[in-house]
Amino acid sequence: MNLPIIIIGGGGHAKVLIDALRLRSAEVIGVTDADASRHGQELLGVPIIGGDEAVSQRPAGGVLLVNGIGSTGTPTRRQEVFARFKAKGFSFATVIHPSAVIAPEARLGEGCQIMAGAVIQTGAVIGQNAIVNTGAAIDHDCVIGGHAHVAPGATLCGGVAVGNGTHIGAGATVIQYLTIGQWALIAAGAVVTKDVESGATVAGVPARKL
Ligand code: JB2
Repeated sequence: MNLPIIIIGGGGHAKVLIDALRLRSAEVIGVTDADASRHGQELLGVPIIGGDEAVSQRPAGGVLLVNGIGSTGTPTRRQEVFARFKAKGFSFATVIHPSAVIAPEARLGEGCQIMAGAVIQTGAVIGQNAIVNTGAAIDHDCVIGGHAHVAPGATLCGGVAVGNGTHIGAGATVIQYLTIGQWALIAAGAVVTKDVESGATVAGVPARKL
């Protein structure tokens, strides 16, 4: 992480990322935000330098980006931001909070974000632009798709496959060796005991389709 970093989006998720990046001694030189009323302000002392055009004007090789757009449901906006800047040749830094525990045999995709207290066990694969949020546990051999968000405190037991863009809600539990499809929504606190098809929303204990 030697290049300076610009964070896209200046909300709550971006604040958490700034803290993690500072603990890694990364140089965060600016934040962009779609809300023009915030331009010229600061986020945790980092200047909000403008909208996304402030990044597009720079050479792609001169900075690394961090996707500061989080989600509480389907992460469409986050995926769109990642795709838009990748198409322009920019690269996204992977953010790992120093308190996260990551097995040596785990694999992490570009721009994924592993937040404080998360645990990634051996053989797990985390897709590009995915978030493993505060205190989430990804056990052995899980495969988390690109852009997916495992929200705070969620637990995936061993061998779970999660498709691209799926949201696993806060505190949800998925038992071992299940398959969760793409762009699905697992409600907070759900206990998933069966496979979930792509695009489905499930909630409850045991989780049922809504
Ligand atoms: O295309 C964009 C864009 N779209 C929204 N480009 C840029 N540069 N900024 C964009 N934004 C900005 O992202 C909005 O104007 C807003 O300031 C920010 C999103 O902030 P918010 O606090 O609403 O959400 P968040 O994505 O930071 O956090 C959500 O997801 C996290 C994982 C929250 O719900 C958190 O509670 C959650 N922990």
